[in-house]
Parts: sequence; C-alpha cells; structure tokens
Amino acid sequence: MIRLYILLGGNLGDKQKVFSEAIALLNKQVGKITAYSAIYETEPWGFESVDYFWNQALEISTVLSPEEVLLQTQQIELHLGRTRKAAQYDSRIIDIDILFYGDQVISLDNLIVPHPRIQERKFVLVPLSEIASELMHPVFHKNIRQLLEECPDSLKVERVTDIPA
Ligand code: PH2
Ligand code: MG
Ligand code: MG
Repeated sequence: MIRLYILLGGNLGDKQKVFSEAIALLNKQVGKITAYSAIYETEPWGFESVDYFWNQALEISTVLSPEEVLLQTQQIELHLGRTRKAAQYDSRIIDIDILFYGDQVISLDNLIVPHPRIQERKFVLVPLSEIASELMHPVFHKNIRQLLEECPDSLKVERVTDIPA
C-alpha cells in the first residue's frame, strides 16, 4: 500500500457536483480515500480569470503504480468533461494532480512526482497542510508546514465553510 496525495482543482461548471463525482470515482478506481481537507476557494494562479477555483487535497491508500494512478486520474478527468486547450494554464472543469506518491521521486516523460510546483502555490499548501502538515518533501527535506511558512505566494486562498466535505 502506498500513501498517495492528490489535489482536486476546478473553476468551471457545477464544482460541488464535479468534486463529489471525482471523489466517488477516485475511491472506486484508485483506492480508499483516508483523509480529506476542506474545500478552498482560490484565486487563479499563473493566469487571469474572474472564475475562482475550488481546491481540495485528498490522501488515498493505493496499490496502483504511479503510471496506473496517472492513467486512472486522466480517465476520470475526461469522464467528467475535461478538455485541454493549447494554453499552459486555463480554466477547467476538473484537474486531478498527483502531489506525492509515498516518498518516491519519479521523473518520467509524462509524470513528475512530487509535483514540481507544490512549494510555489498556497492553493496546494494550505489544503495539504490540513491533512499532512508533517509530511516530508523527499526533494527539499522540509515538511508541508515549513514549505507553507516559506511560500511567497500571496494569492487569495479561503476556506469554503458552508459545504460538507
Ligand atoms: N491550477 C493550475 C493553474 N492555476 N490556480 C488555482 N487557484 N487553483 C488551481 O488548481 C490551479 C491554478 C494548473 O493546474
Ligand atoms: Mg494542475
Ligand atoms: Mg493536471
């Protein structure tokens, strides 16, 4: 069993519905979800849009390989209506990113783990610190709490309080 950390993100459509469907499919196709952060409303990072994101971090217990996890998460994104544009960053219905796969460091053509921009993004670090503040980053050798303290990102990240997990 590997402990996997995932970030859900999306800024288009019925975010409540899409997040709950993504969670149900991850539970079925990737592994049992063992921890959920709250949902956060977050200002778009890396591009401009009036459509703020929802982000949520999940901890999953999986027996799948990293490549199998990637395949399943991409399949779930497509199933939920994800399309990709040419732009590097764009609005989307759902993005399912692999943050950590145990303490493994993976560098394949189509998959880099830990996710290479965790340390630059409060929309990742704030939800993740709720469920894994002591988790050690295997490249930087700092835990999530430390990475959050040192993160210079000042974009808005606000807990969505009136929605059940
Ligand atoms: N994802 C991105 C780019 N920018 N900004 C926020 N707030 N949340 C995201 O999930 C996000 C983003 C690329 O995947
Ligand atoms: Mg992403
Ligand atoms: Mg992605």
